[in-house]
Amino acid sequence: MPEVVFYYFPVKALGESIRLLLAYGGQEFDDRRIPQSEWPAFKPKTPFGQMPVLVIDGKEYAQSLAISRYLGNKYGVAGDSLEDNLEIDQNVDLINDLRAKAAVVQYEPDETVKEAKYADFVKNVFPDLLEKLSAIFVKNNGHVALGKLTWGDFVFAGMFDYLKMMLRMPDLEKKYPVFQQVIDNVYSIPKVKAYADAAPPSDI
Ligand SMILES: N[C@@H](CCC(=O)N[C@@H](CS)C(=O)NCC(=O)O)C(=O)O
Repeated sequence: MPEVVFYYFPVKALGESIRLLLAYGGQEFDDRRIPQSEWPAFKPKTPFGQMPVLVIDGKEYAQSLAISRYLGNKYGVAGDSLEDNLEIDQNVDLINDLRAKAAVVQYEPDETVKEAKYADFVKNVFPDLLEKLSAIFVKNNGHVALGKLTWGDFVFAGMFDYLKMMLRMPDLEKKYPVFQQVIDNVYSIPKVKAYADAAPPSDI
């Protein structure tokens, strides 16, 4: 078994899909949760100045979706054809579009601009993306793509609490019950559940 170390902040957000996929694959890993206070010193040592970072047998890799896709392929939760993989990528990119839009608001430093952006996006951007994602997951029987478990489900499940916080929609799964289905389809897997039950708690 390779020696695996995973670096991320002590939250789920963009890192949790990787932790969940490693757990799913039965891969033991050193789950290093770097506090904000240590980040300035650690940042220059990372490949792109950001986390998550996955280290496999001493080699470092960055970019959460690339790593999740790799682990999905490695552990048999990817597509069986180029077109299947395109469908997963397509739907994961739509999830990521929603995350990126929400992040534009969340990380806007000017409070007035931030609230104006939120008012705009909550009316003109978020509903359309949420409706589209919900329709896709319903069509796929509670999955992100292909009507079955793929690494895309791990991406959505892992970042859901972070999304809800940024969208300011704590009851999002009540409005879109299929979102909860995707999450349950991931967290009900025994190895994933065992990891999640033992993991340090995090709201996002
Ligand atoms: N595209 C990258 C984005 C990574 C990213 O934005 N990381 C944030 C935390 S979620 C980060 O490292 N922020 C600290 C910084 O940029 O200094 C990915 O998906 O891995």
